[in-house]
Amino acid sequence: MKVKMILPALTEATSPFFRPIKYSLFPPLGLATLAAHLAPDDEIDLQDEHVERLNTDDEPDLVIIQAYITSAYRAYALADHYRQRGAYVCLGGLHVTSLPQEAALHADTIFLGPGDDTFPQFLCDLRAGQPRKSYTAPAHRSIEHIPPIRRELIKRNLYLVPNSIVVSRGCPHQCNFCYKNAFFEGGNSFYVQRVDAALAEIERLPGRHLYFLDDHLFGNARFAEGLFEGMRGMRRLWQAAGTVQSVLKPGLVEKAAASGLRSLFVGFETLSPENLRASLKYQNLHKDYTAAIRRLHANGVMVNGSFVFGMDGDDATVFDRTVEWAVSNGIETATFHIMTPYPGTGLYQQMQSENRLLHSRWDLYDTRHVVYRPTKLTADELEAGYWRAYREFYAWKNIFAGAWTNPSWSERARHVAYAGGWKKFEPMWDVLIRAKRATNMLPTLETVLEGFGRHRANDAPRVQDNIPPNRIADAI
Ligand code: B12
Repeated sequence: MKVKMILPALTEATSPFFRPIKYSLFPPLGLATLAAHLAPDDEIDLQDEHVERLNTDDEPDLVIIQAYITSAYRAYALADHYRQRGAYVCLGGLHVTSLPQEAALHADTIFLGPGDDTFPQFLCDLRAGQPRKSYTAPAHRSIEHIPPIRRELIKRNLYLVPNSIVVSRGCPHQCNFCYKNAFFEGGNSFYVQRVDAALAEIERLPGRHLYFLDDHLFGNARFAEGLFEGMRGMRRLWQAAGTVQSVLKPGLVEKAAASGLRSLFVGFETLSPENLRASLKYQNLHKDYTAAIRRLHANGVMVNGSFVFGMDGDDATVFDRTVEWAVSNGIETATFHIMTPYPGTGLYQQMQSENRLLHSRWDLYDTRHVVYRPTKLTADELEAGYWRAYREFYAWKNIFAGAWTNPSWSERARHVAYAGGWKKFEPMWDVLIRAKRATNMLPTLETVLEGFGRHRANDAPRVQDNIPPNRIADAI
């Protein structure tokens, strides 16, 4: 069978203002995971529109398209195109699960939820000549026995971070703005791979650097501990995402750092307890954010803080307050978002019932545009404040102010190199990306990450002593 797999790009990717660095970070892991269920003699062409021009003149038998909210319209246009050419077209992914009726108009078969169980079932049915119109992930899902990801289909040189990996699905928490509840509805919503299988997947990745894209790598402490134990001695340098709560848990971060964790994406989201309560992010409530950051730094782990603007408790002061807080706590990198109600989430239902949604132009649901009516801000104030927060956080004066929260000169230099490196040298990364040499940047990244861990590890006892033990205890 000739199979075409496509990760369509959002509209922005074809615009002259397109920022290649953002979309050339990670390869299409979901599609490469699904490809493992195809037969060895199937001819597979996997294309990621973020990094290459699609060849749409081909004539595949089967087309597999993944749709995110921002790329949904593009996904539908591609699906229509291939159906006209006589191919059998499948649509799946987060947006298809949120709005199956919308997606069904453009596909022969749609998939709701993770495809790890349903895609192999569909392939059997297709080969037997009886494919169904729709497949929904079963209530009891598992990734314990998935075959190895077909990584040879990924064009590694086109990505800044080719070694992305996912060893779990979902998350144990229930925040009302997250896509997770809709996607995992009607079954287990957090499950992990076997530790030995995850370690084997890591072994298959060349080089040293890894990026875990799991929603919450620390969500199952037993699994995480087993994984970190197994990774000790592999000489890996890795980045991941985790919660404030898991950082404050004694022992876990230490094990992660000893196995090579060098930077963690932490969802602080908001400094307001009222906002946390409203968004059901109870796991952050009454947690000492500062203690979490110091604990990460003490273990040689840089912090990428994630913040959401526009929650109902936010007024016009939220932007400057958040940036000031992030800088004064020495956070190395920050990701800001405008609150975005994804269809299928509790937040979306709330906005709909309060008649606050401005439109359904999905390509603008990209966390950079305001798509609902905020309460204590105008939409313009919210968008302007969001962009200002980015400008301010990455202004040289603030990069230096953040760096100076570190005790030693070498750490300050490293903070400046990492934070400045991301934003200030973007044009240089863009040249590398356009020359299709994105991976050439990896050795530089590895050097910075390695140095950060080595230095902080030596300092760890001294810095850790500075954290009042009661504050850690309070926070747990
Ligand atoms: C890596 C990543 C990116 C990367 C690239 C994406 C890529 N290469 O795949 C980058 C940095 C470019 C990115 C950008 C953005 N992202 Co992003 N990203 C992720 C992240 C962290 C991991 C994706 C991943 O690899 N998952 C692991 C694989 C195994 O899962 P999967 O891709 O979902 O695939 C499975 C299923 O979906 C299903 N499936 C998928 N497609 C199909 C098709 C068929 C036919 C079948 C059968 C099954 C199937 O089966 C797969 C196996 O189980 C997710 C969070 C997450 N944990 O998923 C957010 C996430 C997907 N991103 C999100 C968003 C909002 C964005 C941005 C709009 C953010 C922004 N402000 O810029 C942009 C725009 C993206 C776009 N192009 O439209 C949201 C999407 C919400 C939604 N409802 O669509 C997520 C869920 C984050 C979140 N918590 O809100 N992102």
